[in-house]
Amino acid sequence: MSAFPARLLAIATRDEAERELARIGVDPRGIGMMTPKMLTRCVHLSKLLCRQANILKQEMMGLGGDAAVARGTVACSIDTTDVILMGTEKQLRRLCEKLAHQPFGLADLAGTLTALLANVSHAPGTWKTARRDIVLDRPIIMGILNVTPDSFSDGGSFLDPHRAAERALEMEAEGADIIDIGGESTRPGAPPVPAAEELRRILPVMEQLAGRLSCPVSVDTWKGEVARDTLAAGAEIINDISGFGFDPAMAQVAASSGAGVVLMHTRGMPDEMQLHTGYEDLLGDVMAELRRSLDSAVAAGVARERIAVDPGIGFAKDAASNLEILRRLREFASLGLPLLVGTSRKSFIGKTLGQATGERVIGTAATVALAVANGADILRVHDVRAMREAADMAHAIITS
Ligand code: HH2
Repeated sequence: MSAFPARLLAIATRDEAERELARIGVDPRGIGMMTPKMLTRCVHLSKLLCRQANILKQEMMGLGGDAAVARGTVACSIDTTDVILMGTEKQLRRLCEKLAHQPFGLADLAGTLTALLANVSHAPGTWKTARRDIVLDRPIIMGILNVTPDSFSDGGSFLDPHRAAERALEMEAEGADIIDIGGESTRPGAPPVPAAEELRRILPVMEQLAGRLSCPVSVDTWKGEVARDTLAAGAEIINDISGFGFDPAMAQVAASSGAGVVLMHTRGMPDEMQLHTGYEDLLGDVMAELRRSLDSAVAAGVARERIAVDPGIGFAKDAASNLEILRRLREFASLGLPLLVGTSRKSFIGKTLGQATGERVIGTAATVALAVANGADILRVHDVRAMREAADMAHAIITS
């Protein structure tokens, strides 16, 4: 046996770094200084000019890190290159300080990088809705209530408003923190429903629930008119699968109501979205498209603290892409916003496990646990009791 037992430490977060330093008796000042050296970060930057990339490489190497660039960058024989910065949080922060004095737009890049590092280190603590702050100190379960005849999993079960309201109350009792009511199926291939019909399905359920439900209601709609009328009837959150991309009226409704907003990523309407599953760089493309949604929402006057983002599992994505997004979910922390994930009973689980819709509860629980471990704040699910347990268990492990 070696006289020097060595072992690897699993350090992913600031908290874990601080705890390990304290465990070996480092003094508090040392803990403050060394924590940023224990957190290694790789940062991807798109389409930089070669002269920008060359300065980054030089600076990072001078700091003891590095930067990967495409072949041809040093000689400037290509126009642009993507860059992967690699270093500790401390080195990257120092890079930002140095870039602040550099030409070629690098001072701007320093601002972007500083914001990114802050987003990655500090998760948002709350999400504001029209009437309250939802505290994100444990997984938030959003229970699904589809009042449609044709939803892929619960279609036709809750068309009667009394039955629908009972299910909402049952989900709250099972541990749901939000009830998400939808009046239009958005499964692949689903045809759009007129706003009047969507309202005819949703409003009676909201009337039934008035004064009986303590948790907030979100409305799963991409139509401004439906959002406006359901918010007036007491909903607090707009869950828009199009990320404000389908209805130009939506952003204004969101901004003027002060509703919480979920901006989800998709491409094209549900009846054609599965024609758009090709990505050059899956995570890069999804995040860039989500950023565009986010920028347009903020430009319309929606406050950032009201916005949550969602990669849109199953929307314009094939099964392999859904798995990859869940594996790399941590990368969405770059946006610095609450992260919602909706995997419940979806077909990529059926494809992976060879199961029909009604058999996918355990598969869903695995996705929920991993999503929580990878940074999801809000889980949109049908099987509330089971997923409350799966999410709470995962959360207990990551905060142990
Ligand atoms: N998935 C569905 C519907 N709305 N909203 C968000 N934010 N994220 C999602 O992943 C999401 C969503 C599809 O699931 P479901 O509501 O169960 O089915 P249907 O669209 O057939 O009603």
